[in-house]
Amino acid sequence: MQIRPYGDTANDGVVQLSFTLPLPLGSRAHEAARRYAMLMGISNPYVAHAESVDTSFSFFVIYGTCSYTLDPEQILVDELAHAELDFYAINDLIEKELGRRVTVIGAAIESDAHTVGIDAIFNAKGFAGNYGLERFPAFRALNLGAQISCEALLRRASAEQAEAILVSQVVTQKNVHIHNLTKLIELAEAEGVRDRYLMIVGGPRISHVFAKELGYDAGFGPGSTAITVASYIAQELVSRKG
Ligand code: B12
Repeated sequence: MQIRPYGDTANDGVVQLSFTLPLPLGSRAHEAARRYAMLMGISNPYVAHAESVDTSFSFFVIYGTCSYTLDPEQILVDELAHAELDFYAINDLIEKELGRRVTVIGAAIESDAHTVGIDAIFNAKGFAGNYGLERFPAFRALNLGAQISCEALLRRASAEQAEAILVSQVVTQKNVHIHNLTKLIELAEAEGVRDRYLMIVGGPRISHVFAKELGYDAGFGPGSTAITVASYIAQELVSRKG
């Protein structure tokens, strides 16, 4: 089965995309945006919105038709296979199967100062109708905050006898997240402690497949909630015990 995006009618290939060009807003910038969209394989591009970002930059929203098709059956994905449990089932599973509180430690590492994502997963009050990890009796949840160096995070994880390390990376400019995430894994390997922890990463540009590529056990992207992460940690620790 070949698919294309859906705009006005099924499989018409109609898409909307946005980008910024280093040109002042005007007729030349409009035409440059249209031509650039054509170079990207968009036919009949229409500038639906144009706005000046600064004296020498313009932002465009383009509407047009894309002819490429793909067969979704040919795509193999590495998805987390764990069931989503509820708050009570997670606490029960840990209590019955592990018989101890599980210490989890989290931080936004290195230069990243964004705390809202890691807080959404940790804070007792939670996010999107789910309690955060701090609210689960089965977890001892330590949120170190932002701009924590990889060295400091590993030191604290060891001192607290953590079983899972949860890292947040929001800034992806110039692939800084890849550099930071790789550094943490390499440091853990160099210290011989990589297998001591479930290593988990989350952020707006993170997927499970990408996290695995970087050497993590699991990755969580936009819209993640504590319940999904807690379900994974509980079931994964139980299966590793087995
Ligand atoms: C608030 C904010 C800030 C605040 C942060 C305050 C704070 N205490 O967090 C301040 C003003 C400090 C800031 C600074 C900067 N920011 Co800023 N910021 C934002 C903003 C508006 C919201 C981010 C946010 O809070 N999202 C809400 C949370 C809930 O979503 P989330 O982080 O995606 O988290 C969810 C998932 O990703 C996942 N998740 C996240 N972490 C984790 C971790 C684990 C373990 C798990 C399981 C899941 C998980 O679960 C969360 C809940 O679902 C975004 C734009 C936007 N609208 O997203 C820009 C944005 C992230 N910032 C950006 C930039 C560029 C910067 C600066 C570099 C700007 C500058 N030139 O100074 C600096 C960097 C500072 C630094 N050293 O990191 C860019 C990043 C672009 C990129 N691709 O890299 C964005 C996208 C804005 C943009 N469009 O340009 N920023």
